[in-house]
Amino acid sequence: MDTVHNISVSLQSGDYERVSAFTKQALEKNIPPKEILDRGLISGMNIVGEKYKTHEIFLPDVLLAAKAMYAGMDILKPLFIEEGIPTMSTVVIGSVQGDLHDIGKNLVGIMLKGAGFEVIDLGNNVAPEKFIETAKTHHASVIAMSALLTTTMPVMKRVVELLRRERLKGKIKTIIGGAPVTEAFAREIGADAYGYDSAHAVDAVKRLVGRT
Ligand code: B1M
Repeated sequence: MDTVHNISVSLQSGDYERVSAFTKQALEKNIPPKEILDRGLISGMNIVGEKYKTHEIFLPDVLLAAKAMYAGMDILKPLFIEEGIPTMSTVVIGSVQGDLHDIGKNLVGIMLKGAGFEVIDLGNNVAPEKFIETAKTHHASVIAMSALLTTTMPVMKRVVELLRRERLKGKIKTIIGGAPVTEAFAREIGADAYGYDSAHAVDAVKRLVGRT
């Protein structure tokens, strides 16, 4: 097995020490960091995402894989910055204003990071203006919003309206999700995508930024 393939396999089993060791080994072999990222880390995380989607593996496995992903990313990140390689699109994520539920949102954030996105996590109880200001400041491509309460879902609509008012709709895409949120609601408020769970959210964000 080649070193990059070993990275993917070790990531899938959540073995962060081996991911770290194989990533260093790949760099010593002069394998380009971008290839290590794409064919090793991201490819491994994609398989994890698929298995999670089909219930072949469960949340703790995904969290372990995410930890392994960070182990490899930590080694590669300085090299990307040095080379000025634009590694990933930026996603601003948060639970909407009035909503303190953040477990699902955190999971989506972890999976997005694992898939190679730059994620700015605003936490919970995030005001509509804060989503938009942060996305503008960081040139984010996507705003990702989570709501677990039926009473906080209207905040998502407010964010879409504000984007429209600022003529940013289409430039900054939106994805929404959370237990009470539906695809129909996403369509109704004009959000660009809906994620049923964290794995579907990653697929949808990839589609939004044309990375499929
Ligand atoms: Co609350 N709570 N809670 N709660 N809580 C629910 C959501 C509720 C359904 C329980 C119930 O009544 N059966 C109910 C909401 C009813 C409704 O509006 N429909 C409820 C309520 C009423 C409340 C309070 C109002 C209770 C009170 O004080 N009277 C209060 C509100 C606080 C507030 O937010 N202002 C409250 C408080 C809390 C705690 C603080 C105690 C705690 C949250 C702790 C935390 O998050 N740090 C809590 C919890 C834990 C829950 C339940 C039990 C579990 C939620 C959870 O974390 N699930 C929940 C009941 C339930 O869902 N069974 C409940 C696990 C998580 C992985 O799933 O978040 O659904 P989930 O995320 C999923 C998908 O939804 C999706 O991906 C994840 C899976 O991969 N997803 C996205 C989520 N965000 C996404 C974003 C995306 C895409 C996909 O794109 C951007």
